[in-house]
Amino acid sequence: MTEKLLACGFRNGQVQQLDLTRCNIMGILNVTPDSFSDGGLHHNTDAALFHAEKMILQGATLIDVGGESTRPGAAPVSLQEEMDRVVPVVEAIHKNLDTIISVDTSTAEVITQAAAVGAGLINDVRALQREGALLAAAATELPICLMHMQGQPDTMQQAPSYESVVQDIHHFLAERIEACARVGIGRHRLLLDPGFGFGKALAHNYQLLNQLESFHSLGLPLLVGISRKTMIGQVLDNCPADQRLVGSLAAAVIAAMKGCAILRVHDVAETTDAVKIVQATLAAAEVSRL
Ligand code: 7PJ
Repeated sequence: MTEKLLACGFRNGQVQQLDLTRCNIMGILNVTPDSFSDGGLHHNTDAALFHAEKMILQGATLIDVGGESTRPGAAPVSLQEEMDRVVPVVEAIHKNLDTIISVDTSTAEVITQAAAVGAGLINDVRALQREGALLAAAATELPICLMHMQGQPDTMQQAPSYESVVQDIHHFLAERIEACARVGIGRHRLLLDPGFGFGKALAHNYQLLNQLESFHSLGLPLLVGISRKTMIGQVLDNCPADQRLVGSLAAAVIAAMKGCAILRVHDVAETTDAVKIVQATLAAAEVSRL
């Protein structure tokens, strides 16, 4: 397979490259006091740095820093609060650890500030639809993940509805790629994410996972976040988030087999092992074709 590298900003004067020909692990670093599965644990820069380092040692090539809880039913966060949570953590990771920092935000000011202190990727669950976000992201020159969400976090799970969940999301993502093009964000900077759990009923989520490979037709790398989500718990007798590891790994393996470039996960060591088996399998198929 030909090498395909994504330039994710700079560190010590060097471009940080992400290899898109394999499945990368993005470790989740929540810096919210209420995040659903590690709530409050990292609401402090030293603790966040410690957890980021642990995930890097376990195999994460990206760390996703998020200061807005977007779990179903979550209340909005103020701009100042999001800034205070996210920016010092991004800066500390950039200074201390050799990794690509993704910033999970929809807020223009956070995009700008996080990029200024070392973020390497913008991960926006609102696909740059908030006021000012498109232009702020364009100016950073960083790659951007455009995710699909129906509705807003506080109400999105009330009655999600689609004509065809797969086609509707294709259409939405294609439209956001065009919106990016209009402000000068080229396709080479974009990744796509169907947004598991964001305004989707159980059946929608599994239709998307079943058809994940169809999103390759949009021609951009895919990022997927399923780790510990409700869609795992619902199939496993409604088990709580801390008992969803095996289900999350199964979903990660399915997504990796379907060619996704980045898996956003909580359990980095376990997912890294699972993905190594996928990589070995996919690589063997390439050899046998020679
Ligand atoms: C996702 C995300 C996801 C991307 C969250 C949670 C909710 N970013 N941020 N994709 N999920 N790109 O982890 O349960 O699925 S926060």
